Amino acid sequence: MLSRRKMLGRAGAMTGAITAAVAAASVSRVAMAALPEPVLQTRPDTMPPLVPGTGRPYNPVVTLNGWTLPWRMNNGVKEFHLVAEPVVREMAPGFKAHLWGYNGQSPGPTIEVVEGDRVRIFVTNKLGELHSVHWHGQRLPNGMDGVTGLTQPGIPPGKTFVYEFVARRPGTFMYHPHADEMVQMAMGMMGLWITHPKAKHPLIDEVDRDFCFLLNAFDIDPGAYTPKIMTMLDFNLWAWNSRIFPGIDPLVVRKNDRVRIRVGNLTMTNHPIHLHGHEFLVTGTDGGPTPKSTRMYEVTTDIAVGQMRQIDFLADEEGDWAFHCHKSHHTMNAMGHNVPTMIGVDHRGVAKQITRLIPDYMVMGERGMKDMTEMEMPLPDNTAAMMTGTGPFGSVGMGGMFSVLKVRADQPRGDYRDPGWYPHPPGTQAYEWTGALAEPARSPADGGGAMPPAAKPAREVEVQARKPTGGHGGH
Ligand SMILES: [Cu+2]
Repeated sequence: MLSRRKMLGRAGAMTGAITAAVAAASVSRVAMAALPEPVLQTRPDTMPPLVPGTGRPYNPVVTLNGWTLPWRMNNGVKEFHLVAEPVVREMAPGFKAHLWGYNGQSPGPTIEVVEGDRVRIFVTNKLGELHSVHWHGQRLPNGMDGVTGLTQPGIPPGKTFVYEFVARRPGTFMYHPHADEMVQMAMGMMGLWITHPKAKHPLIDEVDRDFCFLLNAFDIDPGAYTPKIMTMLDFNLWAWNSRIFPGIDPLVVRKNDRVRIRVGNLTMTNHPIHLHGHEFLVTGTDGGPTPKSTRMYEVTTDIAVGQMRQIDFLADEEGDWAFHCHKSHHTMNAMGHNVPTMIGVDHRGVAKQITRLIPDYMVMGERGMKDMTEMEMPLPDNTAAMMTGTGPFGSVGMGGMFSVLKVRADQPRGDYRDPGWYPHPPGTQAYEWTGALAEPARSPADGGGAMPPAAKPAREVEVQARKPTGGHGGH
């Protein structure tokens, strides 16, 4: 496989026709030109930003555990080639999923262009069913909007369609199928689209590092490889760019870098994305840059389904800062949800008796669920641990939508390599109290309350709080 840089270098000379059948009618308007050779990428690593070799210059984005699609210039038009196809995605080390995506990966590669660019995208369908690509958030001619049945016939298997329009607005956008959407998106088909401003923009600040990723979710049974596409809400894998912690790369920055993170949500529920140690401004949505009057400092921004948020902040606090979805069930990997809360239940004795009948029986959750991370539990092959990730002080007890913002004073400019764990300066870290402990003063047993009852109830009632069993639809 050619490296992307090499491809870009020889992009102008690229004339290779692809082997897939070409729909003559659909490409006839692209006078005599061969299609750009599709570039594939199957490694799950975060690729360095793709510095543009042609066209207007810009500061490229870094796609978390992903890459940017190279293009070629053809008479002033930026030409891209997307191939919709089944892919194998390593979601975390030791856990692979059979998904659908573009050009070898789910999500597909990020497309980066500049405001005012004329863009031509060839889409080859290597799926077994109709396909089309919708360019979420773009101003474009209606017939280029990619809605099967409404603005175009679906792209039949084996055929290639061409989309062409001018990227009119700068901003953070995405692309995804608009054909058998429920299935094709549940299988992982989606990608990011970034349109950089062509000149200094009053609402778009220049930044030093610019990260992007999509929120997606899958329902893959332990030991299985293929997502259950009929799942509506009860997904068991909450992912960033089809990766789950600890498979999500850290966001590495240099201290005092101005940082931008662009996040889009193509799951079936909202995700409050939370950054530790810094405040940020929401500077853009899929509607473009936000007016300054709407911006306020926050540490969590909720991203609803089908929305995108672009956040900007100054990374001026050194350390390893957690960055995650604030829904606690979304920072865990595959698990059964129909498990009663066992906190406070004493299993001793009972467990011994059950173990005689079921050797693999394991007591779960009598001190909470984190014990799960240290347990030697028999798992089927190709199963992600429920919550894992080992930090410098032990298990992080996390999975799913979790990563780390690493801010370092000595990180070289433009270097995205993982600097390792943050060495806390002496006296700046939580420590164990070893002195005497006084009994805390308790409030009166009756409690307070604005209107205390006149008489005590006849007998004490203790509420046993328990989550409802059955469906788990209310994520
Ligand atoms: Cu979430």
